[in-house]
Amino acid sequence: LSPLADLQLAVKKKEFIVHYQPIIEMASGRCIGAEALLRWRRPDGSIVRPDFFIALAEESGLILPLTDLVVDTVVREMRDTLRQDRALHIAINVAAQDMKTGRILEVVSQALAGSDIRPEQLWMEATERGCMDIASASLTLARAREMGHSMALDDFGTGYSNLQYLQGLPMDALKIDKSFVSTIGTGAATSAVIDHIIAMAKSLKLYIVAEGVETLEQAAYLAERGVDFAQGWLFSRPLPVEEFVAFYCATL
Ligand code: G
Ligand code: G
Ligand code: MN
Ligand code: NA
Repeated sequence: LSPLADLQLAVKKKEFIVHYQPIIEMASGRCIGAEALLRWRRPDGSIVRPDFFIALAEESGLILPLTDLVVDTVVREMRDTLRQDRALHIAINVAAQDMKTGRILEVVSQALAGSDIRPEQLWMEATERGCMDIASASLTLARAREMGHSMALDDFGTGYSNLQYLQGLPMDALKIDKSFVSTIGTGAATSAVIDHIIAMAKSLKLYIVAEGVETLEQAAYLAERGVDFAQGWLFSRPLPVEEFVAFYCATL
């Protein structure tokens, strides 16, 4: 089987699950939600991370049914918890193609229809790559925010983003990529970049989420500089739904 045929079959057989990585509010130390992360669970039980299939899914268009699957799974798995706890938020990753066409808005509103989950509880993350076409991305972002969703720019710093580009995008938050967080305390020349990213986000009045936080030193550095939220192995790895709900309830 070619990699594409393999992936096609897996999509058809719905061999995918969602893991939830807790997002921590720095000021309170509380978990306020999670990022939904797709996993391919092969019939032999092995788990494949998205780095190995997202590119192929995007090239082949399989990312569309995969996104539908993620949204449906999140709404189904989290329905009761989201209904009971209005402070809980889940962030989903939006592919470039769905940002460009705005299709994600229909997928999400259909999944939420009649579910009793508030749109405010569903956040979306778009990569810089997904916002290259500024005109269409801006339209999708603006419509999503009108619907009540918060929008974050993901993997920030890894693309071509500059201040002018950022100012043109109606956003709520920036997610600092883990490659920058990992430079904290290393003395590497690139470690200054993270301070610039934080300053840029603050001047644009955006919330900041730091990704890939692995050490207490990194967390302290980010908290001192007013970073609002963090996720990473220091707090928790991405978890299966029951484990995430238990983690969430334990920090309430
Ligand atoms: O889960 P992991 O940390 O390996 O994720 C790797 C990358 O795959 C992440 O940067 C994320 O943006 C992407 N990814 C994970 N889940 C999804 C998803 O449901 N849809 C899309 N489009 N990308 C995802
Ligand atoms: O959406 P995005 O592509 O940024 O997804 C975040 C990715 O980072 C996921 O693949 C997740 O498994 C991974 N990740 C989450 N926390 C950590 C961490 O603390 N360290 C490292 N190295 N990777 C992490
Ligand atoms: Mn993400
Ligand atoms: Na990211």
